[in-house]
Amino acid sequence: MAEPAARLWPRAIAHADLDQFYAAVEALDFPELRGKPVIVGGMPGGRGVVSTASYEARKFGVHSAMPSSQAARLCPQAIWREPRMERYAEKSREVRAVFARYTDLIEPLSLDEAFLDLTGSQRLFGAAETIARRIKEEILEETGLVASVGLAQNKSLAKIASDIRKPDAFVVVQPGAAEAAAFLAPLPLGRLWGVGPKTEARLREWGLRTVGDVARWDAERLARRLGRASAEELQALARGEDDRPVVSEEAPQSIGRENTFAEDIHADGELERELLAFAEDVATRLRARGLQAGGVTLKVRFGDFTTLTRAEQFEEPTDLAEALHAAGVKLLRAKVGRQGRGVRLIGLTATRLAPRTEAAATLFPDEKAVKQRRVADTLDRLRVRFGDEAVTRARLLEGRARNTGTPSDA
Ligand code: TTP
Ligand code: MG
Repeated sequence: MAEPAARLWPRAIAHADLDQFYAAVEALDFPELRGKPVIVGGMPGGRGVVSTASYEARKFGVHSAMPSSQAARLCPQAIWREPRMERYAEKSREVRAVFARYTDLIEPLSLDEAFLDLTGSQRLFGAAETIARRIKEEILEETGLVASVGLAQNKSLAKIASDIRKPDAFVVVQPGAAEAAAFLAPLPLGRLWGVGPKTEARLREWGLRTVGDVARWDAERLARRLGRASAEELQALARGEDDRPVVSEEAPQSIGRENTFAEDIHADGELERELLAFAEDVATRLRARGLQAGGVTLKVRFGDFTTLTRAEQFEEPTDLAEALHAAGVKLLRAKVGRQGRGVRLIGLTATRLAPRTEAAATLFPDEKAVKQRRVADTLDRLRVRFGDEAVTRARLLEGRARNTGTPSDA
């Protein structure tokens, strides 16, 4: 276990982008187009624009969003095709089916482009590089399309990596601040995700040429010129720092867990410990999906099968086990009215889910929450390395030893 675990990445994000997507599908379906300058878009007679061009046509200067009339002048020998969106959507679904084999954390950006969070996948399928490589190969084998794939410790780096050596690229930025910096430093500023031509032009005026130049520039000086928030954001990106989560399109409505006991439970402490295990599990799943809960629902079934649910909303959305547990315990104590009855089933569900906001992730108002988040992040990393069981059990043993029923202060 120790050896393979050492190779697992603390965070592994892949970005996949199909090469010359619409044109590639046309060439797949009509082999006579292969190797030819193909332009997919509105026909040049009208006022249409180019959707995409094959690499052969791009040599003539043709690119996406260019007026078709101009493209026809640049590349008179081009073969023109009207877009067939249904077909592209179908191929897109085939590609996504390959992704879905390896992770359920898939964030599509368009039909031909997606982020994949492979962090947790490593436990099942091995190191992130192996998984990303396999995804690229299976896309080609099963769909006939070529994907360029970037793998890195975060979204921003992965996106740059997939793009930098297109076509048919497989670029890995090894985890670590030094690796990220070395990868980014020589790149032109326009490569940074979020730096458009306007910003780039301003930065060039100040003598900044490469991403490395921005990373090294005096922070105060940059803050005076761009405003503090933008300057900090830009320098973080230039250093390769980016903790935005991969957010799957079909975010679940709720995430919960429940358990039916072999024998009815009477002791409060035991029920509250059970809720702690659920809170840990639910919070881990929230964080893995980049979600926060706006509320929590407690479900209790008594020995006589009467069932009730009680709900509570949070003032601030959360993805921390402590908050979920505290809310569950509060509901159990104050809102259930057990009157000595034994409990047959108990469940805890996080509700009102929404993508985690950066503000909530970084600007915790109080020290305790900061500490809880640090613990949660550590637990997430340990789970990646050693599996849920090891970590969960340790937490619960701790609660059990003290037997207080409020291990949230741990
Ligand atoms: P892209 O991934 O930007 O382009 P691409 O896949 O054709 O080429 P590359 O190898 O550089 O990735 O966009 C994916 C598809 O989206 C593209 O095939 C056509 C469509 N598209 C438009 O219709 N209009 C546009 O302006 C762009 C940029 C893309
Ligand atoms: Mg593409």
